[in-house]
Amino acid sequence: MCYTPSQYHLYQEDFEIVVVIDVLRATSAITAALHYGVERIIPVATIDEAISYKEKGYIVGAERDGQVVEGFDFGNSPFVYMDNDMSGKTVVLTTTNGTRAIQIAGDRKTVVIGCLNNLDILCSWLAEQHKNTLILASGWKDKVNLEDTICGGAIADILIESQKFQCVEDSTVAAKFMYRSAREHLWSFLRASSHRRRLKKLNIQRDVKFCLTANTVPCIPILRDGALVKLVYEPKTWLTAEMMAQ
Ligand code: 3SL
Repeated sequence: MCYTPSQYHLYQEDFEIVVVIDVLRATSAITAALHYGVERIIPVATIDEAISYKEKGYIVGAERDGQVVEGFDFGNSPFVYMDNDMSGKTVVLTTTNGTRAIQIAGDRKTVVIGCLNNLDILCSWLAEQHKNTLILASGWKDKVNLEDTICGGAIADILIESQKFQCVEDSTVAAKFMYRSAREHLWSFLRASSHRRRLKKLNIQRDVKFCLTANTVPCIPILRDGALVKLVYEPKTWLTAEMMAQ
């Protein structure tokens, strides 16, 4: 597991799949958006790119430091996509950390999006692929964060327990143990997280609660030709966090 995009170059070995995580809130919002009908999300790293798409008539969301960027109609609240009908639409999105991480990982053959909301279905799919997999956390401005580490640890824990995967990095072992000590009381554990405190000031508790709840959105976004789309997937076997906890 790679804890921040700035460390990504250290992990560029023979990984065939990269799972990008930004639990609060980019990858949770992307997963919800595709599940609730958005057809494609084009992730862009900079505000300038977002502006140029807006000028071409695209629907564009832009967030920086947790807030909607001036001149844009929305940011990355998952509820924007659930409460408004955006069925069949293409949305362009830029966020502080998440969309940057997705772009950085874009050099890999397969990039999928992970969050707590899609934990079990994502793990089932990863186990069926059975390929070398890197979990890339978006972190916060190249610093480690708790929520992405715990989500990465949950994915690692489930995959390792499936006995199809081995863990080669100490970062993954550490994330796994962090997840194990947090899983019974995730919400109170994450109360301490710096980003949750940051978001608290913005009064978006509803978003935070949604993003910290596991297995509410059975959708796996996958990057194809520069855009995220919903992967068509019916699990053959479900790997679940509950199963692994026994
Ligand atoms: O960092 C990101 O990409 C964002 O998701 C941050 S926030 O949740 O909107 O603050």
